[in-house]
Amino acid sequence: MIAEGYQVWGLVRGQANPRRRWVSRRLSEIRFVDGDLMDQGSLVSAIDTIQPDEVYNLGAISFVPMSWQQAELVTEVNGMGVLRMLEAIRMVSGLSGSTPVPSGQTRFYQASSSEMFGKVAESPQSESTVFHPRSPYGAAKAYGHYITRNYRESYGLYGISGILFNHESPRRGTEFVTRKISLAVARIKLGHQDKLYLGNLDAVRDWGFAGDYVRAMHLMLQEDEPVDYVIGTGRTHSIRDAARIAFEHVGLDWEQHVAIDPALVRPAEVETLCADAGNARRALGWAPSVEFPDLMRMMVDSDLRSVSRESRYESPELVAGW
Ligand code: F7E
Repeated sequence: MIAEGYQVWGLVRGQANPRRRWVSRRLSEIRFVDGDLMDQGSLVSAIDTIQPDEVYNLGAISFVPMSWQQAELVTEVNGMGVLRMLEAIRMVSGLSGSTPVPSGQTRFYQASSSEMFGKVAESPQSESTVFHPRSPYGAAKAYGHYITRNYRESYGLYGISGILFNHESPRRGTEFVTRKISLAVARIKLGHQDKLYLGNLDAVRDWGFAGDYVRAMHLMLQEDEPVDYVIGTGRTHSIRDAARIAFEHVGLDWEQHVAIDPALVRPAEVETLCADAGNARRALGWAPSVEFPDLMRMMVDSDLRSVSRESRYESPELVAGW
């Protein structure tokens, strides 16, 4: 976005949020505004201050298991937070539903999730597949999805949802399974760890590279008409495949190092997800550029470099407790 000439603002929650410094060190051009998805007034103030052309709501508690532990909080942030953001844009833009929509209004992107498909009704999943969320996280995301559509239909607000399947990169949090594997592989290879504990090895996901998915989000908001799109690769792999690919990359046998921890199995699992992103391919010209095995190898290489630089780089279990 910065490369395309955008002035980018980040909404920062909380006092002395450490992520602010982390982002500033890497992208000094980004400016910050204080605000919280739990606080309507702060969002109105942020939108009023910036008067943005485009708002990307990627704010959420994104780790699915946490949504069983703190269901109400996750619903507030991931569900009601979307409503508050839409209300802020509606109020500042003066959209009432009964007066004409002003030109040059703020466009809104909502990060919907393939977790909404949950116990899938059909495969692959497209924009018309019915939702059956399997976690409080998925249920809250479904609310965010429908309320975005409702503000579009009620007020003429330019609001869309991208239904994104799992997207990964070396920056992925260490609690998510791909990065948990890549970091463990690096630590095992370099002699800092011996075992990697995982949950359900049979779960199947459609994983893509996060950089490709950010490109898709931007493309969606440039369309003349607001339309929701599914974004994914249409290729699937199991957790077992991910572990095998990562360990093989450093010349190790995954079966010697992976063990099952039943505590990591979810109360209700999303067994398999596979995207039909045909609409995005046709309308936006979007296509993924990284195959999953290469993505896993990219993540392992990155973690080998991090662990070599900082030999005490902690294991995911120590960092997150998962
Ligand atoms: O789990 C299985 C686990 O935590 C993937 C978020 O970005 O994508 C992400 O949600 C699968 C699940 O991602 C472990 O049971 C096995 O079936 O990497 P994950 P997720 O839950 O699919 C969607 C699209 C989002 O919207 C979310 O915000 O892997 N699995 N063993 C494990 N998962 C974890 N985390 N840790 C394990 O040890």
